[in-house]
Amino acid sequence: MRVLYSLHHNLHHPQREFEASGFQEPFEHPGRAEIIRQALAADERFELAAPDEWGTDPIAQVHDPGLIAFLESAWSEFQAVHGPTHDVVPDMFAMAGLRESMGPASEPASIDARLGWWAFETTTPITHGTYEAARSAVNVALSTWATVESGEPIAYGLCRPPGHHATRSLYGGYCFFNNAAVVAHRIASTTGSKVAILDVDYHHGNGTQQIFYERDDVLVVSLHADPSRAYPYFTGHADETGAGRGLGANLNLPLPAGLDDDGYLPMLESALESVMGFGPAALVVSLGLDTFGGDPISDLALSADGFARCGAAIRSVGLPTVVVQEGGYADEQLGENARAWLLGASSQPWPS
Ligand code: Q9C
Ligand code: ZN
Repeated sequence: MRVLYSLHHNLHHPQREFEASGFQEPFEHPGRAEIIRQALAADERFELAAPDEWGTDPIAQVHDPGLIAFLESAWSEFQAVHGPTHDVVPDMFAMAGLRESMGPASEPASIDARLGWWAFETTTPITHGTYEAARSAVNVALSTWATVESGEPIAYGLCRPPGHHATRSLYGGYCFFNNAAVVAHRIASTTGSKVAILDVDYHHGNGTQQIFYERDDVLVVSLHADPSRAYPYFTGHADETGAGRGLGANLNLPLPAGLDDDGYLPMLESALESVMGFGPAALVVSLGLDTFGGDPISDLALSADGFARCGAAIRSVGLPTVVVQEGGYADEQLGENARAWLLGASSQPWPS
């Protein structure tokens, strides 16, 4: 299987994240992608390749151009006012209630205010090279589709930073640009065919849901921890089914804590039935490995063997498939978990 990977992800390297009222070592760190790269590079069934440069146009088709412009200069602008700092994080958010009954606001001028205009939470610092890294992750996703478009049944984009929490106009949840959404829109708009996105990250893909919520050409199906107990809390409930033309083209399958391989697989099969019922020409998988039993920030209980079975289930539907990396924080097992999932998805034996 071809694996798209860019060294530039290393340029996004937060020092700490503010979560649960304290500072902690980032769970989302450069080592994650390096661990996965090493595990795949050591297996001759994977072939690593660098992405092409796609520019910002494909991003601007799913994101507010203001978000792209902001991320490009935010770190430097912050340095000019407050620097030197390693990480840049908002300290106030443009919550709707601030201006309730006063009409809409517009983007403010100061860097401090703009941070709170474009971000939705505090665990996603901007560092010196964040923009370049986020751009490289989009390039990886788009080049993964180029591989599939040229005839490969499936290919894997080792995207970092991840993407599925980024909405049209907000970054957060370790995500800046929504890699899966950019590539799904690119496939739909260039082929004129329907596309399905299957998001199997532990967390609800709120950004992906938001971007396609009113569209009927892109189905979004997400299996994730029930937001009544898990981040991102405000989206991901089963009654969110799309709106307008998109009504019926969004499916959330919230999961209980502790769900293991045997409990999870039937839910995945059910998700895949919905995917096939939609009649897509291609599938984009948002692959989070944070459903693993040993994940430090999650509470599901999948195993490496379960991941191989999940990959095989997805391959069995036979759609041209673009897999993009999202979360997964159990560093010790991350490489083996990725390898297991991808070997399952390429009908290859695992563990050997
Ligand atoms: N107390 C991805 O997996 N922290 N993002 C949540 C809740 C942020 C996860 C902490 C989790 C973001 C791509
Ligand atoms: Zn996640």
